Amino acid sequence: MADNWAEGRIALVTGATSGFGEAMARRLLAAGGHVIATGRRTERLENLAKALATERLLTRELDVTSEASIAALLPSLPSAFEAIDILYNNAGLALGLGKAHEASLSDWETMIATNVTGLVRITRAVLPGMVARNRGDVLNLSSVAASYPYPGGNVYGATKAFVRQFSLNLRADLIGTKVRVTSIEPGMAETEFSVVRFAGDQEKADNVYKGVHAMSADDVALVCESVLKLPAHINVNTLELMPVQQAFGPFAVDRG
Ligand code: NDP
Ligand code: 8X3
Repeated sequence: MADNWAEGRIALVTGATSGFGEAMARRLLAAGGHVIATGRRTERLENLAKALATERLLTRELDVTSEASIAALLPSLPSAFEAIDILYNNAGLALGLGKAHEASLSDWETMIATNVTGLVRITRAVLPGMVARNRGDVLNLSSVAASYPYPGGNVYGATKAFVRQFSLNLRADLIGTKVRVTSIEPGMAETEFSVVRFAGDQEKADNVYKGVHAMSADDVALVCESVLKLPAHINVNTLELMPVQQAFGPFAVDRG
């Protein structure tokens, strides 16, 4: 029998044109939910809409680095999609893996604008409705990079640490409401993430996952689905996940 756990729920998914966002949108729709799928690449959104062919999917162009783009989103929603009760705050990126003293400042600024400012603005726009309706789930895509530093992770890891702490602080503010917040913290998952990080260099991106059974986008969506399906009185604050073939290294020591 079909598990229609998302029936009657309306989800806003940022970054639904690939990877985790697209996989989550597909899962939500398969479970009977309404989904507003967003991203900058409108052709991808159109293809998704054509492939899934359901009135429960609405697509909207959205650039989370643009205040105007975010401001235009909610007023543009038809009534059947207005009462958002799942916010899948996923749009994000890593750019480069250079050392801090060599990395591109412009890449740093783009990561902050997308992963931090964009996520904060979307949250601020959607949260009042959730609180007014006294229902909702906010899933913020952080990363293992929030907790574990690695060479070249500099600003990317710092943006994800922001997402984690912002999520926990939202919990502090939302006490007394039924709105839940979770910081999702995946490790290695094979999506377009590394292609973006390495500026389109597919070979470099492929090498990241070589010989590793990395998580897929749908693996991460499966875990997120399990969080959303929990009884309403349980809040998962942070959820860290990795492929079995990924773990931790030793501290670096300079023996001079
Ligand atoms: P993808 O590159 O496959 O997807 C990223 C998504 O973010 C795309 O849909 C892209 O859409 C969207 N996006 C990027 N910039 C913007 C923007 N300015 N405005 C709107 N949308 C934007 O990567 P993943 O699916 O892997 O990544 C999703 C999230 O998960 C990110 O926040 C990432 O940091 C995080 N993450 C990824 C991990 C991994 O190993 N893959 C592990 C841990 C966390 P478009 O370009 O069309 O706008
Ligand atoms: C993506 C995972 O380890 O490349 O957030 O930073 S990692």
